[in-house]
Amino acid sequence: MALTTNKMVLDFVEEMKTLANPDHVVWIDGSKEQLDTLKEEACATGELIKLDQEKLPGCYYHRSAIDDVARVEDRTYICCNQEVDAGPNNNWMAPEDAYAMAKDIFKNSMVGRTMYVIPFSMGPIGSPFAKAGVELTDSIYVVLNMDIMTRIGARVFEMLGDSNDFVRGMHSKCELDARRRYILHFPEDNAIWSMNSGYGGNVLLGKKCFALRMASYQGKNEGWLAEHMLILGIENPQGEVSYIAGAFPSACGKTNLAMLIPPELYKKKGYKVWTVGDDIAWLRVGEDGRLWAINPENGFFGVAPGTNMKSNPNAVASTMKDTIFTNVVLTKDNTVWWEGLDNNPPHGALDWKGNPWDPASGESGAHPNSRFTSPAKNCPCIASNWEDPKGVPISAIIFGGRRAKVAPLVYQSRDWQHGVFVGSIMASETTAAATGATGVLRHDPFAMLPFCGYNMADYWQHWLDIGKRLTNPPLIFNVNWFRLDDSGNFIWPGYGENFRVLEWIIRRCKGEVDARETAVGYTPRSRDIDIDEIDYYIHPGLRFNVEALRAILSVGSVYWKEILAPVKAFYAQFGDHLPQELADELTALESRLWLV
Ligand code: OXD
Ligand code: MN
Repeated sequence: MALTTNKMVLDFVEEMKTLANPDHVVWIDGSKEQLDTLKEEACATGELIKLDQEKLPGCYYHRSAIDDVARVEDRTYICCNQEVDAGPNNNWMAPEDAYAMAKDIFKNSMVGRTMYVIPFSMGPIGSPFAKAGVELTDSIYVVLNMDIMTRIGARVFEMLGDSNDFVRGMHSKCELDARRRYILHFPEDNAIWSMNSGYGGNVLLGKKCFALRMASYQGKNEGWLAEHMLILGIENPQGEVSYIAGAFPSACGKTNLAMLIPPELYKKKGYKVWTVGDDIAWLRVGEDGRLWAINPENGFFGVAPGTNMKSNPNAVASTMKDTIFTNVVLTKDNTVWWEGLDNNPPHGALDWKGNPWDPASGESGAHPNSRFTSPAKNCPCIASNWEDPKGVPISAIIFGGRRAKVAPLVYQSRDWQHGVFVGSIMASETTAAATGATGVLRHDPFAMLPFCGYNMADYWQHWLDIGKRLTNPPLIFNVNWFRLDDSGNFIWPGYGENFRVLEWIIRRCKGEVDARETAVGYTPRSRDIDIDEIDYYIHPGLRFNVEALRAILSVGSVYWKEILAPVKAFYAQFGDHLPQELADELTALESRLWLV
Protein backbone atom coordinates (compact mmCIF):
# COMPACT_ATOMS: atom_id res chain seq x y z
CA MET A 1 0.00 0.00 0.00
CA ALA A 2 1.24 3.47 -0.86
CA LEU A 3 2.74 5.17 2.18
CA THR A 4 2.05 8.70 1.03
CA THR A 5 -0.55 10.83 -0.67
CA ASN A 6 2.14 13.06 -2.20
CA LYS A 7 0.97 13.23 -5.80
CA MET A 8 4.45 13.77 -7.24
CA VAL A 9 5.70 10.62 -5.50
CA LEU A 10 2.67 8.60 -6.61
CA ASP A 11 3.05 9.80 -10.22
CA PHE A 12 6.74 8.93 -10.22
CA VAL A 13 6.12 5.41 -8.87
CA GLU A 14 3.30 4.88 -11.36
CA GLU A 15 5.36 6.07 -14.31
CA MET A 16 8.28 3.79 -13.47
CA LYS A 17 5.97 0.89 -12.74
CA THR A 18 4.43 1.23 -16.18
CA LEU A 19 7.89 1.31 -17.71
CA ALA A 20 9.62 -1.54 -15.83
CA ASN A 21 6.50 -3.64 -15.39
CA PRO A 22 7.23 -5.37 -12.06
CA ASP A 23 4.95 -8.15 -10.81
CA HIS A 24 4.63 -6.44 -7.44
CA VAL A 25 5.26 -3.06 -5.87
CA VAL A 26 6.29 -3.03 -2.20
CA TRP A 27 6.58 0.19 -0.20
CA ILE A 28 9.37 0.05 2.36
CA ASP A 29 8.03 1.32 5.68
CA GLY A 30 11.30 0.80 7.54
CA SER A 31 9.85 -1.65 10.07
CA LYS A 32 12.01 -4.43 11.47
CA GLU A 33 9.41 -7.05 10.51
CA GLN A 34 9.45 -6.01 6.87
CA LEU A 35 13.24 -5.87 6.70
CA ASP A 36 13.55 -9.26 8.43
CA THR A 37 11.18 -10.80 5.88
CA LEU A 38 13.30 -9.37 3.06
CA LYS A 39 16.46 -10.78 4.63
CA GLU A 40 14.87 -14.23 4.74
CA GLU A 41 13.76 -13.93 1.15
CA ALA A 42 17.24 -12.86 0.01
CA CYS A 43 18.78 -15.81 1.86
CA ALA A 44 16.32 -18.17 0.21
CA THR A 45 17.32 -17.00 -3.27
CA GLY A 46 21.05 -16.92 -2.51
CA GLU A 47 21.30 -13.14 -2.91
CA LEU A 48 22.48 -13.07 0.71
CA ILE A 49 24.16 -15.64 2.92
CA LYS A 50 23.45 -15.53 6.63
CA LEU A 51 26.71 -15.44 8.58
CA ASP A 52 27.36 -17.14 11.91
CA GLN A 53 24.86 -15.31 14.10
CA GLU A 54 26.73 -16.01 17.31
CA LYS A 55 29.94 -14.44 16.09
CA LEU A 56 28.41 -11.86 13.75
CA PRO A 57 24.83 -11.17 14.87
CA GLY A 58 22.64 -9.59 12.21
CA CYS A 59 25.41 -9.94 9.57
CA TYR A 60 25.05 -11.12 5.98
CA TYR A 61 27.30 -11.84 3.04
CA HIS A 62 26.82 -10.89 -0.59
CA ARG A 63 28.75 -11.42 -3.82
CA SER A 64 28.30 -9.08 -6.75
CA ALA A 65 28.72 -10.16 -10.36
CA ILE A 66 32.41 -10.49 -11.11
CA ASP A 67 32.44 -7.68 -13.65
CA ASP A 68 30.46 -5.40 -11.33
CA VAL A 69 32.75 -4.58 -8.43
CA ALA A 70 33.44 -0.83 -8.53
CA ARG A 71 32.07 2.52 -9.65
CA VAL A 72 31.98 2.83 -13.41
CA GLU A 73 33.13 6.37 -14.00
CA ASP A 74 33.25 5.96 -17.76
CA ARG A 75 29.55 5.01 -17.77
CA THR A 76 28.44 7.74 -15.38
CA TYR A 77 26.79 10.74 -17.02
CA ILE A 78 25.47 14.17 -16.15
CA CYS A 79 22.49 14.78 -18.41
CA CYS A 80 21.79 18.51 -18.34
CA ASN A 81 20.55 20.67 -21.18
CA GLN A 82 23.81 22.44 -21.96
CA GLU A 83 26.99 20.37 -22.26
CA VAL A 84 29.07 23.20 -20.84
CA ASP A 85 27.14 22.96 -17.56
CA ALA A 86 28.39 19.40 -17.09
CA GLY A 87 31.93 20.62 -17.80
CA PRO A 88 34.97 18.72 -19.04
CA ASN A 89 35.03 16.86 -15.71
CA ASN A 90 31.87 14.89 -16.57
CA ASN A 91 30.58 12.64 -19.30
CA TRP A 92 27.58 14.34 -20.78
CA MET A 93 24.48 13.15 -22.59
CA ALA A 94 21.56 15.28 -23.75
CA PRO A 95 18.60 14.53 -21.44
CA GLU A 96 16.27 13.50 -24.26
CA ASP A 97 18.84 11.04 -25.64
CA ALA A 98 19.57 9.68 -22.17
CA TYR A 99 15.90 9.22 -21.34
CA ALA A 100 15.24 7.51 -24.66
CA MET A 101 18.15 5.11 -24.23
CA ALA A 102 17.36 4.38 -20.59
CA LYS A 103 13.66 3.83 -21.19
CA ASP A 104 14.58 1.24 -23.73
CA ILE A 105 16.80 -0.51 -21.17
CA PHE A 106 14.29 -0.22 -18.30
CA LYS A 107 11.36 -1.38 -20.42
CA ASN A 108 9.99 -4.56 -18.80
CA SER A 109 13.23 -4.93 -16.81
CA MET A 110 11.28 -5.86 -13.66
CA VAL A 111 8.97 -8.47 -15.15
CA GLY A 112 8.84 -11.38 -12.70
CA ARG A 113 10.38 -9.18 -10.01
CA THR A 114 9.25 -6.88 -7.22
CA MET A 115 9.79 -3.14 -7.33
CA TYR A 116 10.65 -1.77 -3.88
CA VAL A 117 9.85 1.85 -3.11
CA ILE A 118 12.37 3.20 -0.61
CA PRO A 119 11.70 6.61 0.92
CA PHE A 120 14.98 7.86 2.36
CA SER A 121 16.48 10.93 3.96
CA MET A 122 20.01 12.18 3.56
CA GLY A 123 20.72 13.90 6.86
CA PRO A 124 18.95 13.43 10.18
CA ILE A 125 15.19 13.74 9.75
CA GLY A 126 14.16 17.18 10.93
CA SER A 127 17.56 18.77 10.29
CA PRO A 128 17.52 21.92 8.14
CA PHE A 129 20.26 20.21 6.09
CA ALA A 130 18.19 17.06 5.38
CA LYS A 131 16.88 16.20 1.90
CA ALA A 132 14.50 13.45 0.85
CA GLY A 133 14.75 10.89 -1.90
CA VAL A 134 12.71 7.99 -3.20
CA GLU A 135 14.64 5.08 -4.71
CA LEU A 136 12.85 2.43 -6.73
CA THR A 137 14.80 -0.80 -7.09
CA ASP A 138 14.41 -4.47 -7.90
CA SER A 139 17.19 -5.46 -5.51
CA ILE A 140 16.69 -6.53 -1.89
CA TYR A 141 20.43 -6.00 -1.40
CA VAL A 142 19.86 -2.33 -2.25
CA VAL A 143 16.93 -2.04 0.18
CA LEU A 144 18.96 -3.54 3.02
CA ASN A 145 22.04 -1.44 2.29
CA MET A 146 19.92 1.72 2.04
CA ASP A 147 18.53 0.87 5.46
CA ILE A 148 22.07 0.97 6.84
CA MET A 149 23.41 3.90 4.81
CA THR A 150 20.42 6.29 5.03
CA ARG A 151 17.34 6.89 7.16
CA ILE A 152 14.49 5.07 5.44
CA GLY A 153 10.79 4.45 5.85
CA ALA A 154 7.41 6.09 6.38
CA ARG A 155 8.84 8.88 8.56
CA VAL A 156 10.56 10.28 5.45
CA PHE A 157 7.20 10.87 3.80
CA GLU A 158 6.09 12.73 6.93
CA MET A 159 9.12 14.96 6.52
CA LEU A 160 8.44 15.42 2.80
CA GLY A 161 4.72 16.19 3.09
CA ASP A 162 3.37 17.50 -0.23
CA SER A 163 6.68 18.92 -1.35
CA ASN A 164 8.22 18.18 -4.73
CA ASP A 165 11.73 18.55 -3.28
CA PHE A 166 12.80 14.92 -3.46
CA VAL A 167 15.29 13.08 -5.65
CA ARG A 168 13.67 10.51 -7.92
CA GLY A 169 15.96 7.48 -8.00
CA MET A 170 15.28 4.60 -10.35
CA HIS A 171 17.46 1.50 -10.22
CA SER A 172 17.12 -1.83 -11.93
CA LYS A 173 19.67 -4.62 -12.09
CA CYS A 174 18.20 -5.42 -15.50
CA GLU A 175 20.43 -8.22 -16.85
CA LEU A 176 23.59 -6.91 -15.15
CA ASP A 177 24.88 -6.43 -18.66
CA ALA A 178 28.09 -4.39 -18.45
CA ARG A 179 27.62 -3.12 -21.99
CA ARG A 180 24.30 -1.56 -21.04
CA ARG A 181 25.38 -0.31 -17.61
CA TYR A 182 24.70 3.40 -17.12
CA ILE A 183 24.50 5.72 -14.14
CA LEU A 184 22.60 8.76 -15.37
CA HIS A 185 22.02 11.96 -13.43
CA PHE A 186 19.46 14.56 -14.46
CA PRO A 187 20.24 17.41 -12.07
CA GLU A 188 17.70 19.73 -13.67
CA ASP A 189 14.94 17.12 -13.07
CA ASN A 190 16.13 15.93 -9.66
CA ALA A 191 16.40 12.40 -11.08
CA ILE A 192 18.95 9.55 -11.08
CA TRP A 193 18.60 6.47 -13.26
CA SER A 194 20.94 3.54 -12.69
CA MET A 195 20.83 0.32 -14.71
CA ASN A 196 22.57 -3.04 -15.10
CA SER A 197 24.67 -2.77 -11.95
CA GLY A 198 24.47 -4.12 -8.40
CA TYR A 199 27.66 -2.49 -7.03
CA GLY A 200 27.03 -0.16 -4.05
CA GLY A 201 28.60 3.00 -5.42
CA ASN A 202 26.47 2.68 -8.57
CA VAL A 203 23.18 1.63 -6.97
CA LEU A 204 22.88 2.98 -3.43
CA LEU A 205 21.59 6.15 -4.97
CA GLY A 206 21.66 8.14 -1.73
CA LYS A 207 25.44 8.05 -1.63
CA LYS A 208 27.59 9.24 -4.53
CA CYS A 209 24.71 9.92 -6.92
CA PHE A 210 22.54 12.01 -4.61
CA ALA A 211 24.67 13.16 -1.67
CA LEU A 212 27.48 14.28 -3.99
CA ARG A 213 26.49 14.68 -7.65
CA MET A 214 22.91 15.92 -7.25
CA ALA A 215 23.59 17.67 -3.95
CA SER A 216 26.62 19.56 -5.28
CA TYR A 217 24.36 20.94 -8.01
CA GLN A 218 21.61 21.78 -5.49
CA GLY A 219 24.22 23.35 -3.22
CA LYS A 220 25.42 25.62 -6.02
CA ASN A 221 21.86 26.87 -6.57
CA GLU A 222 20.95 27.07 -2.90
CA GLY A 223 24.23 28.42 -1.48
CA TRP A 224 25.75 25.43 0.32
CA LEU A 225 28.37 22.71 -0.32
CA ALA A 226 28.21 18.92 -0.77
CA GLU A 227 31.69 17.43 -0.38
CA HIS A 228 33.61 14.15 -0.47
CA MET A 229 34.81 14.73 3.08
CA LEU A 230 35.12 12.97 6.39
CA ILE A 231 34.26 14.91 9.53
CA LEU A 232 36.04 14.29 12.83
CA GLY A 233 36.21 15.97 16.20
CA ILE A 234 39.36 16.30 18.28
CA GLU A 235 38.78 16.61 22.00
CA ASN A 236 41.61 18.20 23.96
CA PRO A 237 42.43 17.49 27.62
CA GLN A 238 40.20 20.43 28.63
CA GLY A 239 37.23 18.71 26.97
CA GLU A 240 36.92 21.19 24.07
CA VAL A 241 36.16 19.61 20.71
CA SER A 242 37.38 21.12 17.40
CA TYR A 243 36.07 19.72 14.12
CA ILE A 244 37.99 19.01 10.94
CA ALA A 245 36.55 18.16 7.52
CA GLY A 246 38.87 16.32 5.14
CA ALA A 247 38.66 15.56 1.42
CA PHE A 248 40.65 12.60 0.14
CA PRO A 249 40.12 10.56 -3.03
CA SER A 250 38.46 7.15 -2.74
CA ALA A 251 40.45 4.51 -0.85
CA CYS A 252 43.02 6.99 0.52
CA GLY A 253 42.21 6.32 4.16
CA LYS A 254 39.25 8.60 4.94
CA THR A 255 37.58 5.94 7.07
CA ASN A 256 40.83 5.25 8.95
CA LEU A 257 41.45 8.94 9.54
CA ALA A 258 37.87 9.57 10.65
CA MET A 259 38.18 6.82 13.28
CA LEU A 260 41.78 7.19 14.32
CA ILE A 261 42.99 6.49 17.81
CA PRO A 262 45.55 9.02 19.06
CA PRO A 263 49.04 7.73 19.91
CA GLU A 264 49.51 6.61 23.56
CA LEU A 265 51.41 9.81 24.31
CA TYR A 266 48.35 11.91 23.49
CA LYS A 267 45.82 9.48 24.92
CA LYS A 268 47.58 9.74 28.27
CA LYS A 269 47.25 13.52 28.13
CA GLY A 270 43.49 13.13 27.54
CA TYR A 271 43.12 13.66 23.76
CA LYS A 272 40.30 11.83 21.96
CA VAL A 273 39.03 11.62 18.41
CA TRP A 274 35.31 11.41 17.60
CA THR A 275 33.87 10.39 14.25
CA VAL A 276 31.06 12.42 12.71
CA GLY A 277 31.31 11.00 9.18
CA ASP A 278 33.76 9.07 7.01
CA ASP A 279 32.90 9.98 3.42
CA ILE A 280 30.49 12.84 2.78
CA ALA A 281 29.86 16.25 4.35
CA TRP A 282 27.15 18.80 3.63
CA LEU A 283 28.27 22.25 4.71
CA ARG A 284 26.41 25.51 5.25
CA VAL A 285 27.35 29.01 6.30
CA GLY A 286 26.00 29.51 9.82
CA GLU A 287 24.53 32.68 11.24
CA ASP A 288 27.77 33.06 13.17
CA GLY A 289 29.77 33.23 9.91
CA ARG A 290 31.33 29.82 10.52
CA LEU A 291 31.03 26.78 8.29
CA TRP A 292 28.75 24.09 9.77
CA ALA A 293 28.70 20.47 8.62
CA ILE A 294 26.57 17.37 8.85
CA ASN A 295 27.23 13.84 7.71
CA PRO A 296 24.22 13.09 5.48
CA GLU A 297 24.78 9.32 5.77
CA ASN A 298 23.73 6.83 8.41
CA GLY A 299 26.42 4.18 7.98
CA PHE A 300 29.82 3.34 6.54
CA PHE A 301 30.43 1.72 3.17
CA GLY A 302 34.05 0.98 3.94
CA VAL A 303 36.84 -0.74 2.01
CA ALA A 304 37.55 -4.03 3.82
CA PRO A 305 41.12 -5.01 2.77
CA GLY A 306 43.71 -3.53 5.09
CA THR A 307 41.16 -2.92 7.87
CA ASN A 308 42.32 -4.63 11.05
CA MET A 309 42.63 -4.30 14.81
CA LYS A 310 45.78 -2.23 14.41
CA SER A 311 44.95 -0.05 11.42
CA ASN A 312 41.36 0.69 12.44
CA PRO A 313 39.95 -1.15 15.48
CA ASN A 314 36.89 1.14 15.47
CA ALA A 315 35.98 0.06 11.93
CA VAL A 316 36.47 -3.61 12.85
CA ALA A 317 34.21 -3.12 15.88
CA SER A 318 31.61 -1.40 13.67
CA THR A 319 31.39 -4.51 11.47
CA MET A 320 30.72 -6.97 14.29
CA LYS A 321 26.93 -6.73 14.04
CA ASP A 322 24.16 -5.76 11.59
CA THR A 323 26.67 -5.50 8.74
CA ILE A 324 26.53 -6.59 5.12
CA PHE A 325 29.85 -7.78 3.70
CA THR A 326 30.32 -7.69 -0.07
CA ASN A 327 32.99 -9.56 -2.06
CA VAL A 328 35.17 -10.59 0.89
CA VAL A 329 36.30 -14.17 1.68
CA LEU A 330 33.60 -16.46 3.13
CA THR A 331 35.10 -18.92 5.61
CA LYS A 332 33.89 -22.48 6.01
CA ASP A 333 32.30 -21.63 9.36
CA ASN A 334 30.35 -18.73 7.89
CA THR A 335 32.45 -15.82 8.96
CA VAL A 336 34.44 -13.42 6.83
CA TRP A 337 38.05 -12.62 6.09
CA TRP A 338 39.99 -10.23 3.88
CA GLU A 339 43.61 -9.47 3.10
CA GLY A 340 45.15 -7.57 5.96
CA LEU A 341 42.53 -8.58 8.55
CA ASP A 342 45.09 -10.78 10.32
CA ASN A 343 47.96 -13.08 9.45
CA ASN A 344 45.82 -16.22 9.47
CA PRO A 345 44.15 -16.60 6.10
CA PRO A 346 41.47 -19.27 6.47
CA HIS A 347 41.70 -22.69 4.86
CA GLY A 348 38.74 -24.26 3.12
CA ALA A 349 37.20 -20.85 2.42
CA LEU A 350 35.55 -19.44 -0.72
CA ASP A 351 36.95 -16.37 -2.44
CA TRP A 352 34.92 -13.34 -3.50
CA LYS A 353 33.95 -15.11 -6.72
CA GLY A 354 32.62 -18.11 -4.79
CA ASN A 355 35.46 -20.45 -5.76
CA PRO A 356 37.46 -22.58 -3.30
CA TRP A 357 40.40 -20.45 -2.27
CA ASP A 358 43.93 -21.51 -1.44
CA PRO A 359 45.71 -18.80 0.56
CA ALA A 360 49.03 -20.07 -0.81
CA SER A 361 47.91 -19.52 -4.39
CA GLY A 362 49.06 -15.91 -4.48
CA GLU A 363 45.57 -14.86 -5.65
CA SER A 364 43.76 -12.49 -3.34
CA GLY A 365 40.71 -13.98 -1.65
CA ALA A 366 38.79 -10.74 -1.20
CA HIS A 367 38.34 -8.25 -4.02
CA PRO A 368 40.58 -5.18 -3.45
CA ASN A 369 37.40 -3.07 -3.43
CA SER A 370 35.42 -5.45 -1.21
CA ARG A 371 33.27 -3.61 1.29
CA PHE A 372 31.43 -3.65 4.60
CA THR A 373 28.20 -1.71 5.10
CA SER A 374 27.86 -0.96 8.83
CA PRO A 375 25.56 1.27 10.86
CA ALA A 376 27.40 4.38 12.07
CA LYS A 377 25.94 3.90 15.53
CA ASN A 378 28.01 0.70 15.87
CA CYS A 379 31.22 2.72 15.86
CA PRO A 380 32.77 2.94 19.35
CA CYS A 381 34.11 6.45 18.63
CA ILE A 382 30.99 7.88 16.99
CA ALA A 383 30.53 11.45 18.27
CA SER A 384 27.63 11.80 20.70
CA ASN A 385 26.42 14.77 18.63
CA TRP A 386 26.91 13.14 15.20
CA GLU A 387 23.20 13.47 14.44
CA ASP A 388 22.84 17.01 15.78
CA PRO A 389 20.42 18.63 13.31
CA LYS A 390 22.42 21.87 13.25
CA GLY A 391 25.70 20.07 12.49
CA VAL A 392 29.14 20.83 13.90
CA PRO A 393 31.29 23.95 13.34
CA ILE A 394 34.35 23.31 11.20
CA SER A 395 37.69 24.79 12.30
CA ALA A 396 39.89 23.30 9.58
CA ILE A 397 39.53 21.78 6.14
CA ILE A 398 42.19 19.38 4.96
CA PHE A 399 42.87 18.14 1.47
CA GLY A 400 45.05 15.15 0.70
CA GLY A 401 45.94 12.52 -1.82
CA ARG A 402 48.54 9.94 -2.69
CA ARG A 403 51.60 11.92 -3.79
CA ALA A 404 54.88 10.05 -3.92
CA LYS A 405 57.04 13.16 -4.09
CA VAL A 406 55.67 16.62 -4.39
CA ALA A 407 53.48 17.49 -1.41
CA PRO A 408 55.00 17.95 2.06
CA LEU A 409 53.50 16.17 5.05
CA VAL A 410 51.33 19.21 5.73
CA TYR A 411 51.07 22.82 4.65
CA GLN A 412 48.56 25.54 5.35
CA SER A 413 47.12 27.75 2.66
CA ARG A 414 47.66 31.49 2.89
CA ASP A 415 43.94 32.28 3.02
CA TRP A 416 40.57 30.98 1.76
CA GLN A 417 41.18 31.89 -1.89
CA HIS A 418 44.59 30.24 -1.84
CA GLY A 419 42.95 27.26 -0.10
CA VAL A 420 40.50 26.92 -2.99
CA PHE A 421 43.51 26.95 -5.30
CA VAL A 422 45.17 24.22 -3.19
CA GLY A 423 42.01 22.08 -3.48
CA SER A 424 41.81 22.72 -7.20
CA ILE A 425 45.33 21.42 -7.90
CA MET A 426 44.87 18.19 -5.93
CA ALA A 427 46.06 15.08 -7.73
CA SER A 428 46.30 11.50 -6.59
CA GLU A 429 47.23 8.04 -7.75
CA THR A 430 44.10 6.08 -8.73
CA THR A 431 42.81 3.20 -6.56
CA ALA A 432 40.57 0.13 -6.91
CA ALA A 433 37.43 2.05 -5.88
CA ALA A 434 36.77 2.78 -9.55
CA THR A 435 37.24 0.56 -12.58
CA GLY A 436 40.35 1.28 -14.69
CA ALA A 437 44.09 1.22 -14.08
CA THR A 438 45.27 1.81 -10.52
CA GLY A 439 48.30 3.85 -9.46
CA VAL A 440 48.00 6.40 -12.25
CA LEU A 441 48.38 10.05 -11.24
CA ARG A 442 45.32 12.11 -12.11
CA HIS A 443 43.99 15.52 -11.18
CA ASP A 444 41.26 15.10 -8.62
CA PRO A 445 40.33 18.57 -7.36
CA PHE A 446 38.74 18.51 -3.91
CA ALA A 447 38.60 14.66 -4.36
CA MET A 448 35.44 15.53 -6.31
CA LEU A 449 36.45 14.73 -9.88
CA PRO A 450 34.11 11.71 -10.12
CA PHE A 451 31.43 13.34 -7.99
CA CYS A 452 30.94 16.98 -8.94
CA GLY A 453 27.54 17.17 -10.65
CA TYR A 454 28.35 20.25 -12.72
CA ASN A 455 31.18 22.15 -14.34
CA MET A 456 34.10 21.98 -11.96
CA ALA A 457 35.25 25.51 -12.74
CA ASP A 458 31.81 26.80 -11.68
CA TYR A 459 32.23 24.70 -8.56
CA TRP A 460 35.50 26.48 -7.79
CA GLN A 461 33.71 29.79 -8.25
CA HIS A 462 31.05 28.58 -5.85
CA TRP A 463 33.73 27.81 -3.25
CA LEU A 464 35.18 31.30 -3.71
CA ASP A 465 31.69 32.79 -3.26
CA ILE A 466 31.03 30.76 -0.11
CA GLY A 467 34.31 32.09 1.27
CA LYS A 468 33.04 35.65 0.89
CA ARG A 469 30.09 34.82 3.17
CA LEU A 470 32.26 33.32 5.92
CA THR A 471 33.30 35.90 8.48
CA ASN A 472 35.02 33.19 10.49
CA PRO A 473 36.20 30.68 7.86
CA PRO A 474 37.97 27.41 8.60
CA LEU A 475 41.68 27.38 7.82
CA ILE A 476 42.60 25.21 4.84
CA PHE A 477 45.46 22.68 4.84
CA ASN A 478 46.92 20.06 2.55
CA VAL A 479 48.34 16.80 3.92
CA ASN A 480 50.23 13.95 2.31
CA TRP A 481 50.68 10.74 4.29
CA PHE A 482 52.01 8.91 1.24
CA ARG A 483 55.42 10.41 0.49
CA LEU A 484 57.94 7.77 -0.63
CA ASP A 485 61.70 7.60 -0.17
CA ASP A 486 64.05 6.86 -3.05
CA SER A 487 63.56 3.11 -2.59
CA GLY A 488 59.78 3.46 -2.84
CA ASN A 489 59.00 3.00 0.88
CA PHE A 490 56.61 5.18 2.82
CA ILE A 491 58.46 7.71 4.95
CA TRP A 492 55.67 8.67 7.34
CA PRO A 493 54.17 5.95 9.61
CA GLY A 494 50.59 7.11 8.92
CA TYR A 495 47.41 5.74 10.53
CA GLY A 496 47.05 6.76 14.21
CA GLU A 497 50.31 8.67 13.98
CA ASN A 498 48.56 11.14 11.67
CA PHE A 499 47.13 12.58 14.86
CA ARG A 500 50.45 14.39 15.35
CA VAL A 501 49.71 16.42 12.24
CA LEU A 502 46.06 17.03 13.16
CA GLU A 503 47.18 18.37 16.49
CA TRP A 504 49.44 20.92 14.77
CA ILE A 505 46.52 21.89 12.54
CA ILE A 506 44.27 22.55 15.52
CA ARG A 507 46.99 24.55 17.24
CA ARG A 508 47.27 26.67 14.07
CA CYS A 509 43.51 27.23 14.14
CA LYS A 510 43.78 28.42 17.73
CA GLY A 511 46.75 30.66 16.92
CA GLU A 512 48.91 28.71 19.36
CA VAL A 513 51.88 27.96 17.11
CA ASP A 514 53.74 29.82 14.40
CA ALA A 515 54.90 28.37 11.07
CA ARG A 516 57.41 28.72 8.31
CA GLU A 517 56.31 30.63 5.24
CA THR A 518 57.26 28.80 2.04
CA ALA A 519 56.44 29.26 -1.62
CA VAL A 520 53.46 26.91 -1.34
CA GLY A 521 52.07 27.96 2.03
CA TYR A 522 52.87 27.63 5.75
CA THR A 523 54.67 24.50 6.96
CA PRO A 524 55.37 23.41 10.53
CA ARG A 525 58.70 23.96 12.16
CA SER A 526 60.10 20.52 12.84
CA ARG A 527 60.11 21.17 16.60
CA ASP A 528 56.33 21.62 16.47
CA ILE A 529 55.50 18.11 15.26
CA ASP A 530 56.01 15.76 18.16
CA ILE A 531 57.70 12.56 16.99
CA ASP A 532 58.21 10.98 20.41
CA GLU A 533 57.18 7.37 20.94
CA ILE A 534 56.07 6.62 17.38
CA ASP A 535 54.48 3.21 17.08
CA TYR A 536 55.72 1.34 14.00
CA TYR A 537 53.10 -1.40 14.05
CA ILE A 538 51.94 -0.84 10.48
CA HIS A 539 55.42 -0.39 8.99
CA PRO A 540 57.65 -2.43 11.30
CA GLY A 541 60.76 -1.79 9.20
CA LEU A 542 60.39 1.98 9.36
CA ARG A 543 62.36 4.30 11.58
CA PHE A 544 61.43 7.93 11.71
CA ASN A 545 63.67 10.63 13.09
CA VAL A 546 64.00 14.36 12.94
CA GLU A 547 65.94 14.25 9.65
CA ALA A 548 63.13 12.28 8.08
CA LEU A 549 60.67 14.79 9.50
CA ARG A 550 62.60 17.70 8.05
CA ALA A 551 62.70 15.91 4.73
CA ILE A 552 58.94 15.41 4.51
CA LEU A 553 58.20 18.91 5.71
CA SER A 554 60.41 20.33 3.00
CA VAL A 555 59.03 21.86 -0.17
CA GLY A 556 60.99 20.50 -3.11
CA SER A 557 60.75 23.42 -5.51
CA VAL A 558 62.05 21.23 -8.36
CA TYR A 559 59.01 18.95 -8.05
CA TRP A 560 56.68 21.88 -7.61
CA LYS A 561 57.94 23.54 -10.78
CA GLU A 562 57.16 20.27 -12.59
CA ILE A 563 53.49 20.46 -11.64
CA LEU A 564 52.97 23.94 -13.09
CA ALA A 565 52.63 22.87 -16.71
CA PRO A 566 50.19 19.99 -16.00
CA VAL A 567 48.08 22.30 -13.80
CA LYS A 568 48.00 24.91 -16.57
CA ALA A 569 46.92 22.25 -19.07
CA PHE A 570 44.27 20.98 -16.65
CA TYR A 571 42.95 24.49 -16.03
CA ALA A 572 42.95 25.24 -19.78
CA GLN A 573 40.22 22.64 -20.33
CA PHE A 574 37.82 24.89 -18.45
CA GLY A 575 38.29 27.84 -20.78
CA ASP A 576 36.70 31.05 -19.60
CA HIS A 577 34.81 29.28 -16.80
CA LEU A 578 38.07 29.19 -14.83
CA PRO A 579 37.79 31.81 -12.06
CA GLN A 580 40.34 34.59 -12.57
CA GLU A 581 41.30 34.24 -8.90
CA LEU A 582 42.66 30.73 -9.54
CA ALA A 583 44.61 31.79 -12.61
CA ASP A 584 46.10 34.57 -10.45
CA GLU A 585 46.96 32.12 -7.69
CA LEU A 586 48.80 29.92 -10.19
CA THR A 587 50.80 32.87 -11.48
CA ALA A 588 51.61 33.93 -7.92
CA LEU A 589 52.76 30.40 -7.02
CA GLU A 590 54.95 30.30 -10.09
CA SER A 591 56.65 33.56 -9.23
CA ARG A 592 57.17 32.51 -5.62
CA LEU A 593 58.74 29.25 -6.80
CA TRP A 594 61.20 31.07 -9.02
CA LEU A 595 62.34 33.12 -6.04
CA VAL A 596 63.54 30.06 -4.10
C1 OXD B 1 33.43 5.32 -1.83
C2 OXD B 1 34.22 5.81 -2.97
O1 OXD B 1 32.86 4.22 -1.90
O2 OXD B 1 34.70 6.95 -2.88
O3 OXD B 1 33.35 6.04 -0.83
O4 OXD B 1 34.36 5.09 -3.97
MN1 MN C 1 34.10 8.01 -1.12
